[in-house]
Amino acid sequence: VPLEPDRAAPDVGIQLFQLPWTAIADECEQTLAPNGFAWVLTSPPNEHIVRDEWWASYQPVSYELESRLGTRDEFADMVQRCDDAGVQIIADAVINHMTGQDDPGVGWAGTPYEHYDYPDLYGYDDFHHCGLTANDDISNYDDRAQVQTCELVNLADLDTSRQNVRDTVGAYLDDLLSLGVAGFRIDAAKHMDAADVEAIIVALPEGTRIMSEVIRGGGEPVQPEEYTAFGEVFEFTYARDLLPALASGFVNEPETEGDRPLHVPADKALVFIDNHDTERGEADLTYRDGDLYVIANALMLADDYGTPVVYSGYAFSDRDAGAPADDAGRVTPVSCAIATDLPADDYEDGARTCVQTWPAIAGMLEFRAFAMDFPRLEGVSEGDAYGFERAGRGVIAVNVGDEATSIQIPTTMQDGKYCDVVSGGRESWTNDGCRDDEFSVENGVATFALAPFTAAAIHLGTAHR
Ligand code: AAO
Repeated sequence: VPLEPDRAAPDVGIQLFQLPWTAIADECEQTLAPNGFAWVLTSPPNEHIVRDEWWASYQPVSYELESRLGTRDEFADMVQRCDDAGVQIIADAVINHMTGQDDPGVGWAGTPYEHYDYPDLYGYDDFHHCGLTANDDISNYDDRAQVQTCELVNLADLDTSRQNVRDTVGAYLDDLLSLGVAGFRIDAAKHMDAADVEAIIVALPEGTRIMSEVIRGGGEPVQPEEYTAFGEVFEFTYARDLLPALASGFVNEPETEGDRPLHVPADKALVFIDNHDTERGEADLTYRDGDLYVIANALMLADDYGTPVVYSGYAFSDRDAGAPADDAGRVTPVSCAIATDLPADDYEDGARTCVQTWPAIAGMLEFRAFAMDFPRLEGVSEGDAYGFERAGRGVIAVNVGDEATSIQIPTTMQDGKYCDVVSGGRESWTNDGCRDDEFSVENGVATFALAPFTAAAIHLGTAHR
């Protein structure tokens, strides 16, 4: 039996958009831990307005952990079960604002509210009333004062410079930490002064992981770099650059790690192909793009820049449509454990995409575990094919054209045959047969014969005789 080479600790996260807590707990045990994911980004756990659209989650009414996605007990149980499986929970923290409803109402858990009045939490003076635009909404992202003191789509904008607001937000985050979450996505961080966010963060226990959402906007005054002093940021440039690179045969692809223009430093960057906003907006590639989406994810997982976040949501044709729910509005807990034959060519609206179970994704997580601590070497481009080596550990190759092609990539991996992890990898550690494709390294050159629109990757753990 060959010795299994060293693997790095997993670092890849997955956003399980609008998935209920009980279902996330099942995923941790059945698909995420086995496939090598390190953490899950959940949707917001706070009490929200009563509406069917997915974005109800982003309109807090109180900080009770009661929502369409589950109860406080279910949330706590999820954190525990995921933790036991070795998967950490990152909660989406909506702390820039409360709901944007103009009329009074009652939240999901029965809490009454009025615009700018949330009993026991906040009153009128705790909100910005910017007076800079006709309706106090942000209209110009080129104006820092508007971005940070006016309202994002009418959402009541908390004045996070106030100590009582910081303390109230901090108590909410502390409550989540007491249940065992590892950290937070800071929703709409761009709309809070970085100093305000930092003041809230420094009061939390050391080691709390912070992931700020600051969408990079060309020429805007508020840039992601302002938020890197106290945590990571989602780097939107990464996905924006990838499709043009695929389309151009990678002529502009950066070859190795180092400073990339309009990218935060690698150790601060969270990279992704799409998220719940961009799949409804700017993303070039989503679950609908099948093979090209797989290729983009494979390249991201093989790359040496940033920490990848895989995205798994549900199919939709209406941008506002919430995930399927029962009559009471509770989102249906769907398991991906039995998903087969994915990605599908076509999804019914509401069907979970189950990206965490796609064999190509699982295979690339394995590649990453073997290769991530080793440098990315200069890429090779041949027509529609492109590839690169992670020094001595693995080689990835992709074909983004509609004709079969072949590419040769120099490598220091030992001569021999290797199973392709994108199409299924090796049978097991004790049986070195390949489930599907295999490729050879001969005289220091890996040769990949690739069907149209495919990715392939070999690493030293997939050697076979
Ligand atoms: C809903 C209704 C509204 C209603 C409101 C209140 O849709 O009509 O007024 O309720 O009742 C989500 C939904 C919203 C929903 C909201 C509350 O998306 O539709 O509103 O919940 O229920 C900006 C922010 C960014 C934000 C993004 C959506 O900076 O933080 O807008 N994302 C987060 C969440 C998101 C959530 C919220 C925040 C609110 O991820 O799901 O909203 O909690 C530019 C700017 C960006 C700006 C975008 C969009 O981006 O740079 O900062 O994001 O525009 O306005 C190019 C450019 C780039 C540009 C991008 C746009 O690539 O380079 O600059 O395109 O795609």
